[in-house]
Amino acid sequence: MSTPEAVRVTLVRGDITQQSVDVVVNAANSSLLGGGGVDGAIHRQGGPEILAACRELRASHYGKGLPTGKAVATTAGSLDARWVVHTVGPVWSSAEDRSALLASCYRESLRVAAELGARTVAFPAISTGIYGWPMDDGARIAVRTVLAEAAAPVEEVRFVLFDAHAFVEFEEVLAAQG
Ligand code: AR6
Repeated sequence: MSTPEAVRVTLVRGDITQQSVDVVVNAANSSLLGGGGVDGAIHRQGGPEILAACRELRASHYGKGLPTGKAVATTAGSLDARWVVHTVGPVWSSAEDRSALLASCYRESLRVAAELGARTVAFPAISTGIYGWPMDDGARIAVRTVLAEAAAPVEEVRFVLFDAHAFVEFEEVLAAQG
């Protein structure tokens, strides 16, 4: 499948909580109740409304938590965004290929974003921090999946990379595949 021309894939180096977009994707965990990395930054910057919405999800549809590879939306609280889409990446394993679950995070997040009517979506490099996924492979799965799956009404998918290493890996993959 090829990307419709209208969807731009862009790379920026920075903090995902500082982006002005419709959707900020959170690299969450199944509990939906916060953590470190991107998750910690989103709850810190977005304020208590996001956690309250996550608690409601746990009390209703997601009593057992959000399964790995799935995505769900909440308010974005005080972030400069309309929604946070929380997704749960797989923990890296050298013994087991969990790539399909990582691809599912990008696909499901884009599906939820499109259902909401989002035009701009910011993704972090899911699973490449605390969950230990190698950056080169994480970048390959991220870019490939987004190029295949992003569609209207989404117009821009922005990867927000925290450090120079991540940025270079994404740049190389995008140049090769984009
Ligand atoms: N903006 C953009 N990227 C960031 C930011 C930020 N503010 N902070 C970190 N990164 P991680 P995971 C990068 O650990 O691996 C949490 O505790 C980081 O350098 O946030 O999916 C959750 O609750 C890395 O490249 O997510 C889960 O328990 C990438 O974002 C667990 O961590 C993802 O790192 C999820 O681990």
